[in-house]
Amino acid sequence: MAEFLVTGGAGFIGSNLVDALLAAGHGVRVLDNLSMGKRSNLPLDNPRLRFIEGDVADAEVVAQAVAGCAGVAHLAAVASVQASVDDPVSTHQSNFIGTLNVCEAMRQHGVRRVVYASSAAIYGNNGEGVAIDEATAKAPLTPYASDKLAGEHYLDFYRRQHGLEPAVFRFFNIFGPRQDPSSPYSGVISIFTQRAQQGLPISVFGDGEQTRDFFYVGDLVMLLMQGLLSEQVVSDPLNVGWSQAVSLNQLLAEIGVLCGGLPPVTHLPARAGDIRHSRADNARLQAHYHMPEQTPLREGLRQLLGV
Ligand code: NAD
Ligand code: UD2
Repeated sequence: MAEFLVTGGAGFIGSNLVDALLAAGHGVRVLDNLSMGKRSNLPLDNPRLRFIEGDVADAEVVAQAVAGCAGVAHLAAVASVQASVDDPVSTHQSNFIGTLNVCEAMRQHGVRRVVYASSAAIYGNNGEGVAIDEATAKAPLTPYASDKLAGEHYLDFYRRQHGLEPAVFRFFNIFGPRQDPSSPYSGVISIFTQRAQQGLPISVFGDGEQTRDFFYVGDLVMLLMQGLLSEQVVSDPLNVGWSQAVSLNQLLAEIGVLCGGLPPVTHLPARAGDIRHSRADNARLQAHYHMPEQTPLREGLRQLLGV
């Protein structure tokens, strides 16, 4: 039985991937420091799951976790961009040193395949208003984005020098069950759905006509599985989005339908630096991966709301 390591596996995306790997009959090790992740996101009673509480910034812990595994999904990171702005030094440990430790541990132990969670944040505000392709100029505007882009470059170095097989995905806006809504910078869908269910007022920053390319976590997990399991992977980074623009106003209308109405919606000034339109060109992803059938926004929201 192949055993895979999922760093950050107790978090939102990671725990959804863990469920899929276990359901497919694989063994899974999770390395997570529980800074954001939760034990309750994991089926700890499954004998094919091993949970290691530890930090990806600790090279020794990472080396032990990597040894003998068939491949790594490296998802551990401080996912909050704002946290990286507030504390670049400490988030760099998780978001960059963690990636370097994973590369080095894989080299030491002869593990080749790694799936890496990069981000649309590496494009900054470039490509605004058009479908953003992978060749779009990189403009990391925050420590978070700089660390993600540096991680991509290091993975490419380890590929050329040491034969690693990275599958690099640049996620656009991922949503679904277990996304944490607790910070004002959490994903907008997690915030809006939680507030709608609790009847709390919703704040829209700007006129609500800004658009995002929302991607359901269950669909993402199918791609991550292919990245881990397929015979060969393209080493070039690939955007993960549907190339569809959904405005916040459309999103709120959908949530309203599913919740039987909305609490009061207030419009506040747009967030400084907020990108107006963010949409992926996914032609390369389509060319290299078997695309899952798209979970429609309404269905994804239904799963999230449990209705
Ligand atoms: P998340 O916060 O739910 O998951 C990240 C997990 O990593 C958490 O469980 C956290 O406890 C763990 N972690 C953080 N620092 C760690 C460390 N030093 N050592 C060990 N574990 C650590 O966030 P998520 O949305 O599931 O994000 C998963 C990955 O996808 C991250 O790398 C994130 O940057 C990336 N990403 C997410 C999105 C999105 O829309 N959610 C978009 C782009 C990229
Ligand atoms: C996403 C990522 C961010 C970074 C960025 C790169 C998430 C959670 N954030 O930011 O990490 O990669 O892309 O482009 O994935 N909004 C409201 N009300 C709220 C919360 C948000 O109106 O209560 C707005 C917000 O101003 C923005 C939109 O909703 O216009 C989406 O916000 P977001 O934080 O979910 O995601 P985004 O695309 O700004």
